[in-house]
Amino acid sequence: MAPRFQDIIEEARLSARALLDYGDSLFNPTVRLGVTGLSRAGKTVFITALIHGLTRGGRFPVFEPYATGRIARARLEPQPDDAVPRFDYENHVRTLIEERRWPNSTVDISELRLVIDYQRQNGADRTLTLDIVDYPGEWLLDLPLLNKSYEQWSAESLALSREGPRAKLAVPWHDHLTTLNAEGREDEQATRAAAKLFTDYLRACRDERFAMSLLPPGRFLMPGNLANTPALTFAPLDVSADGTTPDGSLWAMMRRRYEAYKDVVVRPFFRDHFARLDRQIVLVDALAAFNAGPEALHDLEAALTGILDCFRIGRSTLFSTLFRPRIDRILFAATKADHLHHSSHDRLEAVLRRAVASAADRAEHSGAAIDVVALAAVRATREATVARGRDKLPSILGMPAPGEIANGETFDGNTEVATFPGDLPSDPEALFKGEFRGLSSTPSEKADFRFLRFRPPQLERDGEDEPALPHIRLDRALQFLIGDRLL
Ligand SMILES: Nc1nc2c(ncn2[C@@H]2O[C@H](COP(=O)(O)OP(=O)(O)O)[C@@H](O)[C@H]2O)c(=O)[nH]1
Ligand SMILES: [Mg+2]
Repeated sequence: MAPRFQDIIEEARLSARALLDYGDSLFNPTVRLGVTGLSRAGKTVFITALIHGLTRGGRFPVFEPYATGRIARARLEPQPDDAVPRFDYENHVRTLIEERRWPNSTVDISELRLVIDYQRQNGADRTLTLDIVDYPGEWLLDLPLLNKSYEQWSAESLALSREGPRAKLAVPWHDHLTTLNAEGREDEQATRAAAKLFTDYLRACRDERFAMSLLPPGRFLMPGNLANTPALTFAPLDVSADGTTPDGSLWAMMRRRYEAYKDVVVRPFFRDHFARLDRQIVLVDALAAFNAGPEALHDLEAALTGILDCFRIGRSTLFSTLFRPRIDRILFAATKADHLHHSSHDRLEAVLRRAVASAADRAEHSGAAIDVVALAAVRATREATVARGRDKLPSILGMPAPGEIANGETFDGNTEVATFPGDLPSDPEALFKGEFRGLSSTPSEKADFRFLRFRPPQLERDGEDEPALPHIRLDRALQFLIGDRLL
């Protein structure tokens, strides 16, 4: 297929930007680190903990340049991109440490620049600039749309909506769909109704009971300032890929808007943000998927495959060799590992590794190194062994957030409880096959601590120093993401 004019322009813009970035980084070595993950995966907490740790003396024994004392200092500096909101670090730290609350959720892109003064292994003094870009994983899952026609996307969305738990949630939308005549006259009201029912269906799939991950177009669930625009008012139709689209038809209108979504939302994201990243961490709330059951896990697997395909798409099919996205390391991280006893952390990693395995194979061929880690950016729990009769149970101690309910008890936010999260199975397949359901079984009661949210930890202040935030394997993530740039 000949490249579209639009794509040629796009490519020219991309290479201009790439050259500019390249010029910058010659004088001033810079790593642009993308931090992404679906809503509530833990992006804000991760970035806040990372910056706090690097600027305020965190404990990072596995982050080599830091542990060996070669990092002299890390400080915040004004960010380079004038049109991107600044990551609200100071506020998030205050909320986390002083109020012991989790930061409010954010749905937009944001950015922060960290400058690291360090000593090379050969003794020379150097500076590395780390630009951290926080963006919704939902945007990333839109990238595959660039390679799909409206008809292809419609067919895929419909097929998916007939599977597993999705089918029931899709009934109202499917019912409406049967009233539509794709080849009939375009109809704004019918289109709005279809878009609304389709969006309701996506929202229902996202609910924590189902915890589905693969729900494009991403902006349908987080419209921001595009709410109610035509670019966000369309829905799949039951049309064949090779049929003709009569002028002035409902079908033509939907297709036009789908293309507008790509032009207004997806291409600018690709060009201005995604294509400029050097490194990427993808945060995954795998525990939420386990708790919702094997369908959610399969859906997560499909989403991760979709995400990894984006890194490949960037490299080969979408644009030619003139411009290549430069991401050369991708880390998948299962967050909130502090909800599990440490004996299960390796198992959590194994499940994630299994979920990205087939896709990772392909991405590795495209030249990016891939790793997997289970981490807690901020560790909100401690471990203890609690005696139950004759048994000694490995348990987790934490302070449920005010208003959390378990066993009919509503917590006030100042009471510590012991929970028994249970072990993950040693064979990840058990989770995918659905032989294992739900994590938190208390052996003696029917308690359900699955969705308990713990308050951030109480920090012991010693002297003047601001205390370090406890974490799990955050240093391992850092070592993989930037360790090699600090040698
Ligand atoms: N216990 C624990 N909870 C976390 C951690 N990271 C995130 N969370 C929880 O997950 C929620 C969403 O995290 P956030 O960083 O706002 O997600 P984002 O939407 O991806 O930016 C927080 O409000 C916390 O309840 C962690 O390291 N430990
Ligand atoms: Mg956030």
